Amino acid sequence: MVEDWQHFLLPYQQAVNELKVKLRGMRKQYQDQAQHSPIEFVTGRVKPVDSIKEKMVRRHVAENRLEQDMQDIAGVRIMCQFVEDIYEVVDLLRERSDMNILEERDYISNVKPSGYRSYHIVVEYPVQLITGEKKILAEIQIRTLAMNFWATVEHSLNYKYQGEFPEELSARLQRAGEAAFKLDEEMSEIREEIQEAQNMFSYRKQSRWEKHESRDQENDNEQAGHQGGSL
Ligand code: 0O2
Ligand code: 0O2
Repeated sequence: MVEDWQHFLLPYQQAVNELKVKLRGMRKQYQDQAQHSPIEFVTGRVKPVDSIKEKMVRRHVAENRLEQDMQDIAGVRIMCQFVEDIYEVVDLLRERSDMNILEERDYISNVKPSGYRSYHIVVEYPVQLITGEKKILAEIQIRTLAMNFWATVEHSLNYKYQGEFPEELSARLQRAGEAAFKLDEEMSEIREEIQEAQNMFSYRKQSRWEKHESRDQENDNEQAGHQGGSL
C-alpha cells in the first residue's frame, strides 16, 4: 500500500523539474549560438494520484510494481517545429550520459489507430536524494506543434466520451490527424526558408537589443558624468 503519496511522488517531481531545466537549457544553448533549436518548448507533469490509480486498475498494475511497471508517472513533453527536429532531439537524448534510454516507441512511423502521432522515449533517470541515488522511470514524449494540437484536442474529447467516441467523430479525428500531418509535411518542404527567416529575425532582435543596451550604457555614463560635475 502506498501510505503517503506525497512522499512516494517527491522523487518523480524532482525528476520532472530537473529534466525540464536540462531540456530547456538545450534550447538556450542553440539560441546562444544563433542556431535553429530543434526544441521549441518543454512541459512536464507528475501524473495525478487519481490517474495513477485509474491506470493501475486499467493495466492491472500492482501497487508494489508501480515503480517498475508504470513508466509515465514522471512525464516530460518536448514540442518541436518540424518532424525532422523530433529525430534530432532523439539523437541528442541518445548521446546523453545523465539518462539511460530503456525503450523507444515511434508513433510517427507507426501512427496509432486513433490518429495519434508522437515519439515516446522511456528513460531511467537518477535523482539524488538525501538517502542516496534513486533511479526513476520517466516518459519523454516528443512531437511537433501540429501533433500536440491534435493530441490536446483529442485528449479533452476523450474526457467527454471516456474513449467511446461516436463513429463519425472518430473518423473526423482521424482525418484531422492526417491533415495535421500534411501540415507538418508541407512545413518540412519549406523548412530551410522558414529557418533562414527565423535566424534573420533573431539576429535583428539581438542587434536591436545590443544597440539598446549600448544606448543605455551611454546614458548611464553621461548621467554619471553630470553627477560627477555637480559634486
Ligand atoms: P491538464 O489537465 O493536462 O491540462 P513551468 O515549468 O512553470 O513552465 P508547469 O506548471 O510545471 O510549468 O507546467 P508545464 O511544464 O507547462 O506543463 C504542465 C502541463 O503539460 C500539464 O497540464 C499537462 O497537460 C502537460 N504535460 C506535459 N508533459 C506531459 C506528459 O508527459 N504527459 C502528459 N500526460 N501531460 C503532460 P496539467 O496541469 O497536468 O493539466
Ligand atoms: P495521460 O497522463 O492522461 O496523458 P498506456 O500508457 O498504458 O495507455 P503505453 O503503451 O504504456 O500505453 O504507452 P504509450 O501508448 O506509449 O503512451 C501513453 C501516453 O501517450 C498516454 O498517456 C498519452 O499521453 C499519450 N497517448 C497515447 N495514445 C494517445 C491517443 O490516442 N491520444 C492522445 N491524445 N494521447 C495518446 P495516458 O496514460 O493516457 O496518460
